[in-house]
Amino acid sequence: MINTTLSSEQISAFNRDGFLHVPAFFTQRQITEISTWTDELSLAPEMIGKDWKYFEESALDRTRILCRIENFAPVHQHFDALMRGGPMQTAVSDLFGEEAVLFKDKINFKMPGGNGFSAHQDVQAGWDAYAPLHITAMISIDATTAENGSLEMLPGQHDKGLIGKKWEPLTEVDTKHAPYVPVHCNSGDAVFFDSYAPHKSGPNSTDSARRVLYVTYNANSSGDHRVRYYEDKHKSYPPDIERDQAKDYSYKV
Ligand SMILES: O=C(O)CCC(=O)C(=O)O
Ligand SMILES: [Fe+2]
Repeated sequence: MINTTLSSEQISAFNRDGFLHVPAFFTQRQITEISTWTDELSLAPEMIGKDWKYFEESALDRTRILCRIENFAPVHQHFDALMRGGPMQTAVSDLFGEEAVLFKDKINFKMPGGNGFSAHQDVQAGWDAYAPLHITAMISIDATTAENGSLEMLPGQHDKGLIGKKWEPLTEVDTKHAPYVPVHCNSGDAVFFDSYAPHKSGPNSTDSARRVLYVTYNANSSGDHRVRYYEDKHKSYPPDIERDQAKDYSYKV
């Protein structure tokens, strides 16, 4: 049996819009703990065979800044327990109407001077090779604002299939110039969204990081693909420390 945490109104809103904002999904005490674990990961040196760190160039001073850590469930027991068997998995199971299985674990840091994200559907990155649908739980570790680049969602477009092309940002023509809705979050808020829901975000023009946890699941009936997903991703987009200097690894979507 699945423990239900979301109301039927919340589940209907998710099905209507393709996303759902749940304020105060985690308490301040819990989010302080998650913030500490995030610091543990970000402060640990880059190492082959550990979690995957990705860097970008700051728009402020062109220095190399951390933008993302992925694939940390196997190396961080507390995060693992939180993501497999915790409240995010339960809420996403409510949204699937069946047990959810972890697919992908990621923290986007968006440091001061960190870039935004062009409009896309997450499925444009080829996730449909693993399961027909994914649902991501976004958890705001830091508050998100217009200035540090809150997630912006396009409501009611998640049931139109693949809107644009694989591996290319969505254009205004693809989304028929429909307005994106900024989802500003306090720390501890959650935003659940479907892998077909278009979204984007702006750069961080403030002097503090905008750290956000993304935990993605698929339905159990579609299988457990996390290990295969990361094996495949390692071939095309390995963490910075494992890169072949001669190759181009530009980020697409
Ligand atoms: O962190 C953000 O602002 C958006 C990130 C995103 O959409 C992604 O990583 O797929
Ligand atoms: Fe995305």
